[in-house]
Amino acid sequence: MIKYAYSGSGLKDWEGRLAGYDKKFLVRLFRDMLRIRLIEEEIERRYHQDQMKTPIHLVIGQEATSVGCCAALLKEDLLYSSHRTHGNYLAKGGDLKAMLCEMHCRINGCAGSRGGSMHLIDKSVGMAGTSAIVGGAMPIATGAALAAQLQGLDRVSVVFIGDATTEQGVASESLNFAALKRLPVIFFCENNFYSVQSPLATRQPPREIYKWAASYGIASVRVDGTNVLDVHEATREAVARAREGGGATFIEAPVYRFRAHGGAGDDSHTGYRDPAEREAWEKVCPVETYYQFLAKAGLIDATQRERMHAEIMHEVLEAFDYALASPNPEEKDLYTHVYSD
Ligand SMILES: Cc1ncc(C[n+]2csc(CCOP(=O)(O)OP(=O)(O)O)c2C)c(N)n1
Repeated sequence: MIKYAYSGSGLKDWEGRLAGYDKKFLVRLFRDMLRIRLIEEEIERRYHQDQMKTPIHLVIGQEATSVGCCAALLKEDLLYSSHRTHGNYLAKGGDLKAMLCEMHCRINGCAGSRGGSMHLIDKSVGMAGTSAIVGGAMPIATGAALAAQLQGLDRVSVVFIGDATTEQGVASESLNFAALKRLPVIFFCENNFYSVQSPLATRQPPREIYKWAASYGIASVRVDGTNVLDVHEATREAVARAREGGGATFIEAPVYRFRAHGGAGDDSHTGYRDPAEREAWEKVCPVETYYQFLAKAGLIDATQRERMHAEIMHEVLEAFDYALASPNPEEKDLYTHVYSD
């Protein structure tokens, strides 16, 4: 039985709305989503080889949220995230080689081999950090927004959270404080309906998450999380609000993860969700539907797509080779960054 059906209208509303958009930008959004998809698929393909010394939480199916959102941010804007980090890190411009080194526990990983997949960071592009504690990054992003406000910096903080984060105490505290201080922060909630294997209906009373957030006195919207253009516009509005001193925004984006909560492959067969539900969402795959949309608008064709695919795979395979050839951490560095008095 399908518990959580797709309720968006796809890209239909967008036919005829592209006038203000640069064509290269529209194609770039597709390339960025495809790149994340291909990287995730390669990680998944290799995961069983046990060379990656890290748990993984794939974002296959959730590419449009990271890409649409990050395309509205400047490099200086800060992005925080949770355990499901790959798409956020890559869309914000994080270095792929440093990410794969981190996942292979190599010394030149972006967190010096100490973090793994759930602790990706690249300060050079504003990928400010992630927390594996559900809700952990929300008050940190809120604090970073307060710092920007106090220092008079034109800088927005964005934090990606899952639906389960809205059940954490810090979520309420962060929304309250952001509303009180009119902070330049965006809370981006990817609502994929499940917390590990617990459906939303067993965790929260019937309600719409974005309305719950609005009750704190901040702007709050819901957008189609499979539609990169909807996500982009909502984020652009939120960014403009933050920069103009209008305060925080909560964005709820319903999406679906096509794979298990963690690890490779799907886990629908374990019974917590119906495979038919995943199959229905796969029909509105963010990468594929956007490709069809661009192709119909004459902005891309199959040959260009194939070329793009080949270029990306070249980059991905090279980055894996680089990671596998990188040095392991050394015993002498074991206590570096460890504090003890
Ligand atoms: C404070 C805390 N409680 C429990 C966990 C275990 N845990 C890890 S991920 C996860 C589910 C999070 O769901 P959601 O925030 O909706 O994100 P999603 O995994 O669906 O992307 C849980 C319960 C944790 N990491 N931290």
